[in-house]
Amino acid sequence: MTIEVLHLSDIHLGSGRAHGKLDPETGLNTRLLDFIQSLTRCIDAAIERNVDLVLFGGDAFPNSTPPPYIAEAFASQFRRLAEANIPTVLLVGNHDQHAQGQGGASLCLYRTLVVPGFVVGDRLTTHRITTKSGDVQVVTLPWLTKSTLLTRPETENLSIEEIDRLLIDKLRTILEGEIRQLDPETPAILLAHLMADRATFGAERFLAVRKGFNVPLSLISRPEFSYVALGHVHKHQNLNPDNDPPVVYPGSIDRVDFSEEKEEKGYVLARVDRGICEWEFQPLPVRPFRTISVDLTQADDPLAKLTAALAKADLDGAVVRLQYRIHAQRLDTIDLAALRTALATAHSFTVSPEPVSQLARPRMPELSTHHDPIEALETYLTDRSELSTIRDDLLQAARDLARIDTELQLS
Ligand SMILES: [Mn+2]
Repeated sequence: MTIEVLHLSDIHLGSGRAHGKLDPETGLNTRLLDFIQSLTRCIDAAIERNVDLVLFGGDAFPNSTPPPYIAEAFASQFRRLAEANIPTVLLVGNHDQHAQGQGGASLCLYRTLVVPGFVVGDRLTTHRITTKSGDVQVVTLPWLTKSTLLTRPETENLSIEEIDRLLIDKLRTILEGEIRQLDPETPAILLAHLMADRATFGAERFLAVRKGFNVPLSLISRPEFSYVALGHVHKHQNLNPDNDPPVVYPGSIDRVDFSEEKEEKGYVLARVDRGICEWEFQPLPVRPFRTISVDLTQADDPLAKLTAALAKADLDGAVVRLQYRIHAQRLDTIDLAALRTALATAHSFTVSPEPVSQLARPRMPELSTHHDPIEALETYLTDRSELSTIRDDLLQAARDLARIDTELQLS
């Protein structure tokens, strides 16, 4: 019996609003609307395909206390799964945790309300879920912090490396306990929010407030699982190309920031059976991000070169980041009104000039050791090769000045 699973992760609803603008119709930020649209597409797909199970890999919002209108936008999408009788597991990621109370602050409402068919994965435990195509076991492994697994006396006098090793040992023991209790007749899935040690990073590296520890791939890539569904890393990837089992980050559903400019965004559809899984990444049509970098330091007409570069780029509806290097004294040759016209089709843009000052060379520390100004000038001219043709003239002029100065002092 095959269980069809839709696996999505890292929704981060409400993040990246700096890249948006106010939508006059709704009064909402356009990037929030983009994220809601991406989430809507995921839920649409789950309902249209009538999947058996939806797995959310964690990080619902940028933090554990989202404003009510954002929490509501999230809830109104997921309630459609409850209405369609599609069992759903909401895993707790690092952005969903709060220092106060039981784990999963932003998702604990779903636990408290007991939404039919919904499971909140806030602990390392196994859930047996009955779907329309049969039962499936889902082991939930939420984001773990040091304090979840270790007590203070255990970590006393230990180095960070020793604590990490202790954490991994503890995790291995507890996970092993869950694995041994699995029913071998029923397909099993691991749903985990973690940084696996072979993952390549994206924005999550900068977004994580508390630094977590890396989990060795061997610990989670176990044959007892038909599929390992991960969350946390925003770049889609399968950490086990042998697919025995697939160990998959679907990635974030929309671009959180410019570090995700080149990444495809989407979700994963998996057909899970005992000991076997076929899966496929489903890309979402998300808004493009474009970085345009132009070096204007050699340009005769900097503005013309800049607008030509913009005319060549595909800016339509994109979040644009324009960077240019320019000599400081030519900064005001860039007419901002002309730039705004050239960027008119972009969804939003930021302009970052990088002024290059001819005086901005590093100071020469060796100059401070000279007491004779002529020697100091010689050292300086040795460093400035572009002055080599007038080197002798400059030195002669300096000696003349010094002599006049000395003569004046004597007279
Ligand atoms: Mn995360």
